[in-house]
Amino acid sequence: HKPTYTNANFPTDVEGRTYHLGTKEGEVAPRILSVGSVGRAQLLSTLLDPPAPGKPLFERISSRGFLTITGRFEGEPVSIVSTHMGMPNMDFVVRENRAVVRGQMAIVRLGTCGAVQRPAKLGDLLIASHGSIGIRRDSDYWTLAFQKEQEQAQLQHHAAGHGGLTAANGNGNGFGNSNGGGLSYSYGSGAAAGARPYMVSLPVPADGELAALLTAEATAVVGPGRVVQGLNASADSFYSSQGRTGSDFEDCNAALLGELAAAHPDLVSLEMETFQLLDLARCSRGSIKAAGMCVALAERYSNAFLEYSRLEELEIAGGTAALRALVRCRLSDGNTPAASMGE
Ligand code: R1P
Ligand code: URA
Repeated sequence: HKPTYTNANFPTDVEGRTYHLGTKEGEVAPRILSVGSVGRAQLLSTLLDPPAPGKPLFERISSRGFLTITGRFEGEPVSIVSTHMGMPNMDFVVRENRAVVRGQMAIVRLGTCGAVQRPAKLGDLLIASHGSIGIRRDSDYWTLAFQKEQEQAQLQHHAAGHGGLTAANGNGNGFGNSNGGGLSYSYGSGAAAGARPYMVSLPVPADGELAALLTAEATAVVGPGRVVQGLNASADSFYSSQGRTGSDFEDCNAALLGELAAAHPDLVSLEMETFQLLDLARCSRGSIKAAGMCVALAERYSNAFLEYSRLEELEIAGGTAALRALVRCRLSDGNTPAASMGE
């Protein structure tokens, strides 16, 4: 049975459930922990206060696979929401939860990420206290470069046929790989001059209070040597726009990671959602406080990847810190929807 949705601008069903997350008012707490996977949401729900006998935690999985678990932590209502991956999914989570919660909200993301540079290292908790920058692949770069390639091929064809014309400028390849080797990330003079393969935004800030609470709680849980504060970068791909190289696609990204690190000495974490969370929180003009923390799963500078057996323990550590920070965060009109907040 498929529900009927009304309002093309912001669809909800007859019960007031949102289109993708499938929750309605009274089912979501103003303090939300957003995590990447359903498994992490279920794991961290074991940290919630034990529900009263006969009153299990509220749990709902939507048709799109978003899981919402609502209960209490240290007596305070909280929801844990699986957000899946990427900025569009974080957009659903922030907007659709905002629509079903009254009053000011606090949202913390606990994710996994790549550690970009020292002092961030494998297994650390990296806190985006300095905010986040967005990295997007700009398809125009390739559109212009492929156009240039075609133009030059035509010129060469004419030159061969009529003897009079020569390729106008340079190396005969729109990507500017004049050294004959792989494509370079930066080049000045090709057809696509002016376009860059990756667009990097200005930083968007995190909520200062929430980031400080996360830092204090994370330090209390894992110790100061394993918590690093800095800037986050969120990319629109796990691969190209995070500087992962390969031979199947022309990504022109071999120098991307190095350039990011050089331009942002405080850049510590690279993942796929924090930027969207902070950007929307900023645009809520105070109705949402937000911050992000990630477990460093990959060390991009050494190529080391965390052993999976260590991940669960780190998710629990990060989740404990995130829940403690969430319930300690001051929310202006402290109102809590009554209905099914795990009681
Ligand atoms: C990619 O593997 C996913 O892992 C990271 C990235 O942001 C992306 O979502 O975070 P999560 O572990 O929270 O999903
Ligand atoms: N998630 C990401 O998005 N990137 C990494 O390197 C690791 C986890």
